Amino acid sequence: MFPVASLLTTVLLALSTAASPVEIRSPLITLPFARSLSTRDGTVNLLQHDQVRATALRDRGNAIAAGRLDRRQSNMPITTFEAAGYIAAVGVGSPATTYNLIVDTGSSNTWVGAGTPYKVTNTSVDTGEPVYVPYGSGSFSGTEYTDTVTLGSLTITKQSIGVASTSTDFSGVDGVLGIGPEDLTLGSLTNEPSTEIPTVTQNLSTEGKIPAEIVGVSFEPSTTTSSMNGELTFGGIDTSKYNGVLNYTPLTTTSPASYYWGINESITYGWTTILSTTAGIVDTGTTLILIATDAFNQYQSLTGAVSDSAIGMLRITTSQYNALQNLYFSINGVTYTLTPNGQIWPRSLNTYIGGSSSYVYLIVNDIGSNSGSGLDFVNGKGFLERFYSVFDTTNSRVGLATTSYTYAIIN
Ligand SMILES: *[C@@H]1O[C@H](CO)[C@@H](O)[C@H](O)[C@H]1NC(C)=O
Ligand SMILES: *[C@@H]1O[C@H](CO)[C@@H](O)[C@H](O)[C@H]1NC(C)=O
Ligand SMILES: CC(=O)N[C@H]1CO[C@H](CO)[C@@H](O)[C@@H]1O
Repeated sequence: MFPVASLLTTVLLALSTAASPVEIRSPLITLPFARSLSTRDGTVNLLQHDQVRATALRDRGNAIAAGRLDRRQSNMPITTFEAAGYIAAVGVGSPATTYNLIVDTGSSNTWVGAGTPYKVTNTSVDTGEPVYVPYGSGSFSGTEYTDTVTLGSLTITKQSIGVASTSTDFSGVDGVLGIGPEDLTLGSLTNEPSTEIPTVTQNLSTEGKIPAEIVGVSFEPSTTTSSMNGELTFGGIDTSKYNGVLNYTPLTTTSPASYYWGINESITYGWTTILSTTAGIVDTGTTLILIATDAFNQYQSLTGAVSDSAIGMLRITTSQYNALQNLYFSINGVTYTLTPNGQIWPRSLNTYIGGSSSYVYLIVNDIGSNSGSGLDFVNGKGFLERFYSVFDTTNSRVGLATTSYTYAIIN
């Protein structure tokens, strides 16, 4: 298990000491968050976790597209989170209790109570609405409340939040801060499946506390299992976290990627295009980078990698690593370069995922189905640790920019 107590302390310290310095320009709200890799059984199967999530995301999008909002009919949801998360300290109530929530762009319900029990205060209002969200192998169920939510230096009054009475597979965290599109809350109110629940970002915007419905996300690569190296900016972007130009791409119209932070992109390894322009998603809840099976097979053959039977990920030798080519992501006419070092799992964490220190493991993996599914790639944290990202609901677009980590040799 990762050290929850020390992580919590770090987050709280960072929040209290950095409350104003991290605020880049008023009225932006920045919320530092911590990377924490956790494991229940000694090692984690990252690949399996990410593939289960990708399948659940695709099924969920297809269910919404087909109007199947009833949870009994649709395989609703989203993921198991226990493997690897980025966690933000979020206050709920007045006086606020602090909860450690997983930051997730692939789901939109915000809820607490998995670990630290929900503390009712004067601002808590029980709506009596039962809520249930299944996430791949985990889930939570409970009651929807409205309460005051504190994100860094700002508060949202009457924010709708789920309060879990039961939850599975959320050991070590208190719940989820869902910053995906609002549509993804459809079906979660058991008695009113076609009612959407306003998200934290939406409420900040309707309450006039942020100028636009935008969330900027900064991840940084790390070679340790926990570090305080993420930052969420509500309402705008933190220009200190990237260099070069921030380029935007419109949200894709291709379903089911269109139900998430979906974009069109093509992927080229060296000089070979392995995935022609197609739709997929950018997702903070996925650790690796997943691509359609046909593209993955080409990637494996071009890199000479073999599938490691112990952990399922591709592995290469040191000399193959030295020959590794760049992986180019072409998005709306702009090319984002994932260097060889950006394509590998941090070698100091090889044993953490059940690997051996004598190999090099690739973070590019198989999504589990051929291209043409409408959700053919997931640019997870392996990608987002190398590029600053902006999730812009107001203008229906995703922004990306290079950072000082894009070309860094870290892993
Ligand atoms: C909560 O309400 C009680 C009773 O009305 C009041 O005495 C108390 O000061 C309130 N606490 C806060 C933090 O507002
Ligand atoms: C994305 O790709 C699809 C399929 O090729 C295309 O219809 C669409 O216009 C493209 N752009 C956007 C923004 O969806
Ligand atoms: C000011 C404002 O728009 N607040 C809204 C926040 O969201 C809740 C529901 O979650 C609404 O009831 C509030 O009106």
